[in-house]
Amino acid sequence: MPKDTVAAADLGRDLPRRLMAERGVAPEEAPPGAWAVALGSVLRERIGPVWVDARRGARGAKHVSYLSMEFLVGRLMGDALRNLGLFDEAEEALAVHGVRLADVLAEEPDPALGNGGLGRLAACFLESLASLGVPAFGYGLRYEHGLFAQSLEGGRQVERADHWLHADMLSVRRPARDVTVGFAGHVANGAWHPSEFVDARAHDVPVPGWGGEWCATLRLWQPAAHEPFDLQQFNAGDHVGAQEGEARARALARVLYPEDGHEAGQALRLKQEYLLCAASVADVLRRHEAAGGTSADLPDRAAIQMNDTHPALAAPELVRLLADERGVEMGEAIRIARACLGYTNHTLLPEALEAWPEGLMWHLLPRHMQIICEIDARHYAETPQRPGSVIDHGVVRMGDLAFVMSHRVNGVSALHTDLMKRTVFEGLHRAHPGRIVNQTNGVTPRRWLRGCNPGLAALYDEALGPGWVMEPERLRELEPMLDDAGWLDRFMEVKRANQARLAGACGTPTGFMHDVHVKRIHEYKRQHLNLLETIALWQDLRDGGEHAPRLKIFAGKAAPGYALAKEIIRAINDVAAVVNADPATRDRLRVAFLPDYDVSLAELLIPAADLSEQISTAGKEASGTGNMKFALNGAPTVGTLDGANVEIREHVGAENFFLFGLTAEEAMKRRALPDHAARAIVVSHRLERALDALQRGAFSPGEPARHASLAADIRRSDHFLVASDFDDYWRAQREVDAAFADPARWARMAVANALRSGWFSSDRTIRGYMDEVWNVAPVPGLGSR
Ligand code: 8GP
Repeated sequence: MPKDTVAAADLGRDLPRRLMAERGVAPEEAPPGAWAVALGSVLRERIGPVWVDARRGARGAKHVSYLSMEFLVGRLMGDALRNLGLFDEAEEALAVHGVRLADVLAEEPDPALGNGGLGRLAACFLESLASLGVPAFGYGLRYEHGLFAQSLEGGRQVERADHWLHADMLSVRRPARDVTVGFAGHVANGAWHPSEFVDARAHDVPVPGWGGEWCATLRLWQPAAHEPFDLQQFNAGDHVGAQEGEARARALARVLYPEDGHEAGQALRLKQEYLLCAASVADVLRRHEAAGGTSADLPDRAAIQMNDTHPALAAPELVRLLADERGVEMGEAIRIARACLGYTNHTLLPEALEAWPEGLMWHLLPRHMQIICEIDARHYAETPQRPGSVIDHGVVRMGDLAFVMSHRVNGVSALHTDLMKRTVFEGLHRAHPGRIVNQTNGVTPRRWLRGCNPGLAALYDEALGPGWVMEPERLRELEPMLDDAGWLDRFMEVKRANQARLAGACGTPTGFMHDVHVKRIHEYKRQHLNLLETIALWQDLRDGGEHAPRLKIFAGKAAPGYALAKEIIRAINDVAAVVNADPATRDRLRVAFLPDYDVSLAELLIPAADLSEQISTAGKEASGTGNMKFALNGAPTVGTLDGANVEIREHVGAENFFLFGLTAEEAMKRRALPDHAARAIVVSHRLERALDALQRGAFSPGEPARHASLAADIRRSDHFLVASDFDDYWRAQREVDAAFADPARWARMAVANALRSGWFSSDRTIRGYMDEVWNVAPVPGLGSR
């Protein structure tokens, strides 16, 4: 019997059995949620042997350990089914019972383990590592509620706790891997005696690679009280107080990025970060030593990557474990740690570069502070260039600590890496030339093409066979199709079907250009620039202007404490309400803000997009990965020369990219002019009129001043140069209109984007890290290279 048929027969037999075992219901009475539980159980069973084999096959080989506060993995079961080659079989096995696989998969909640690009990148990396056959662990925290679930009330963002753990379908509890982590206390004779302890409980999520030959592990730590219950206290009558330890420990991983505007919040964040680092580094060393490794050969077997500065405490922790607990001489311990560690920077925004107050650090991590002082002093003595100090003005600068303790530091796009060298790390770069390298981000084509766009994948399969999914640069072989009108039609037919799918799920109208702006809401990403252009477009339509019918789609979350970002969300919704209700324009312009943006919504939106909005102020977006996903799915970009947009434009061709705006260099100069916003507004009647409408309450009739402060911010400070870039953005959008009005031209542009974006695969990125940062190789004979 061919392999596929065996699998189908097995799933057909196992799914109903599991349904009864796990939920006690028969197939004919089972709701999709019960089938999802059964499917999770069958998948764990199928993955188990691959997982065990991968661990055994990797024993003694060099491992990558990727430490990250976020893993924005998205739903896991569909991906696992696809990578294991079981998707069609699962569909058939369920169809026998009249159940749709899509409905079952939709029962899995998106794990609330991430926020934005940095977290999604980590998820793509794990999948690529697994698909390439590289021994790899992701290490993170198992948040109970993650960031937050977003809903809209009166157009305003409302944050609610996200509950997802009840339906965590794939993870496996690994009690043998639990670690106890200490905090606070004192140091005596160079040894740390913590006064508080928390247990980090290991929960492993399997990440099977394409072809099902290899499996990476995402090990998530869930904090629990070291002594969960005080019986004496309970018997003395303090029934609730007796369980306080448990509540305190759980608070550590309740939410991602807890508010840190107050001291308690800061302490909580720092403890979260240390929990992640301490448990993960202990686990790396345990694995190494269990395989017979010594401290000296750790760098030959362990590459530890710090995803931004949040896991920077991994450096002093590793030094502590080597020096204090294994007797390695301090200088040698620092050298070994540095040879293992790498640091990826994901943003140059000053507010994101962590700096912890010294006092807090001394209180919570006294031994680590001693070690950081030691690292700082030695670094100072060894670098005649005197690049500055890790401890400075009463704070520990985590970016500098991560830099000093890493053998490689990387940026995430060519432009970003260049700016790192010239701005935040200028001094350190001069002292350590060659340490900073670039690794332009990528996205996995398994999820972001094959998974989210099955119609397009089928077209590619037909033309190239299924192998393109591991070699997406081969899509360029289809370039002759750019002259094949029939094929272009089929491509655009898929796009329309994806728009219909989106309409079914979100109620968006069809028949409009889908102009999509989805990402975290932030001033530098300039959703308000898009909004002002929307207002101006509406005004122009009312004046009789002719433009391609557009649906402007926005989605994204604003950080709970970021007032202006929340105002932007409200303004978008207010404008949407007025514009969508206008009978004079509603056949040519609509605006939608889709709530609760997450990976699953992105998987629906991106394949349906005609146009990708990547309009950050040049120099501010480190790379972007959404930009890559849109291009790969055939949506040309309207964008600035920022982050990876620069490289996308080079790959897809300048003629297939709608460029506008100041360059990073020009933006810096422009910002130095004290009245840059006023100068731009005075020469742009269109901008003045749009701003004026917003400011005077044209979209908030009951409360005319509602958006006054947003408009005033653009008029007065406008750090992100919305006014300065407005006119050029308007011009680029009119070029979009003209191109869209010619369906044959537009189809060619869309297809050129899709076929030429294969380079932006995270497999290519991972190969770059393997060669230039980690010095690791795949395990021979495994993975789908
Ligand atoms: C993001 C960058 O903003 C984005 O340009 C880049 O593509 C992505 O990282 C992956 O490299 N940065 C973050 O997500 C970030 O800095 N998050 C901090 C809030 C933690």
